[in-house]
Amino acid sequence: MRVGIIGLPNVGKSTLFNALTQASVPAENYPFCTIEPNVGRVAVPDRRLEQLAELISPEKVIPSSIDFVDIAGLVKGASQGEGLGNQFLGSIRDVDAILEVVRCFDAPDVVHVSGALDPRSDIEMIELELVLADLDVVNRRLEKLERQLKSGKPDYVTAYTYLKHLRSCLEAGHPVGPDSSIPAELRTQLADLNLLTEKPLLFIANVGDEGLTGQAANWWETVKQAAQERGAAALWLAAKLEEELWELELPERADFLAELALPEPGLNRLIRKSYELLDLITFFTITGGHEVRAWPLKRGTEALAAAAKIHTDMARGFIRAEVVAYRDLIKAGSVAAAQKDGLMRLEGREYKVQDGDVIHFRFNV
Ligand SMILES: Nc1nc2c(ncn2[C@@H]2O[C@H](COP(=O)(O)OP(=O)(O)O)[C@@H](O)[C@H]2O)c(=O)[nH]1
Ligand SMILES: [Mg+2]
Repeated sequence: MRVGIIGLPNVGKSTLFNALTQASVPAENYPFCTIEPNVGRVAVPDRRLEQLAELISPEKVIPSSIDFVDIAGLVKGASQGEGLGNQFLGSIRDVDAILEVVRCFDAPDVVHVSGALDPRSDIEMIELELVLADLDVVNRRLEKLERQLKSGKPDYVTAYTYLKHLRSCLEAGHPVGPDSSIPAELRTQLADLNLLTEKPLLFIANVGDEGLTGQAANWWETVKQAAQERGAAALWLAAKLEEELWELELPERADFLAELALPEPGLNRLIRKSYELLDLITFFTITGGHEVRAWPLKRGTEALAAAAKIHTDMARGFIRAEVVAYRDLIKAGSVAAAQKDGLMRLEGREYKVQDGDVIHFRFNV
């Protein structure tokens, strides 16, 4: 699962990306790696995993993770090929959700692309580029469908009508949005459209070192308002401070947070929010006494598909899933105790995995 960081130039995208990559380095078992220079795999902070690790004392603790991509090149006219143009748009087509960084910090030495700081107008500028890029995709598909319709195949009529509707929305400047996602019966036909304005979206108001004070507080209200209108999520953080925070050793980090009167790093909120945005839940596995691991899973996934994520053999030879809710396991104190107390359930391949399930897959190949 990939989350793309976009925004106008000089809004703090790379600063945020650097902070995210730093945040992931510490614990030796964390599967952090920089996959490509602009892609970082970041561990998802999860109190439940820590508690399970305290209970089991395994050699290895492996958290769930998300990939973040620093996508450069969005400027006015990107949909018309300005800046990195198509390359930029191609990179966002590949991601599953979008974080849009909006500049809400005042810094005379950091040039603002359009001269003055104005979050509302920045948001509108980006939205327009994304809408135009989608309009282009929809128009090209409509042309193709028109040719196919002439061949007399009735299969294409529904897709054609649906896309014409999308086109009129986009032409009026409206993003497709999360509500008008592609109808189930058209999914395979239109799967490759990958519309940018249909992807889940989270606005990040990047405020200065002073946090939500003065003008930044007003800008944050503007961003929140824009997010609400768009059906998107929003959060604020200070990217530059976060970058400095994660450069510190653990004890100093705690002092720094206390000084800022923050209960936890802003990045933790951001990572969790991104996880929600991707509609992911977490299940856990305990392998003997030596490994406790958190796995990301699309909400609503069945046990068989969850097993396949771990190993194809587990799915091929699936017998059943032994499931205990994480809370029950912690309460019982051990796997054996949970079994004795009847807290362990046997579930079949169609069982819909729940957030916080601790699962042992029985399989035979
Ligand atoms: N004062 C201040 N400067 C920031 C903040 N965030 C980023 N910057 C600076 O703005 C400049 C551009 O940031 P960068 O992350 O490279 O922006 P990008 O073009 O969106 O990737 C850099 O010099 C950063 O140090 C902030 O919160 N406060
Ligand atoms: Mg950058």
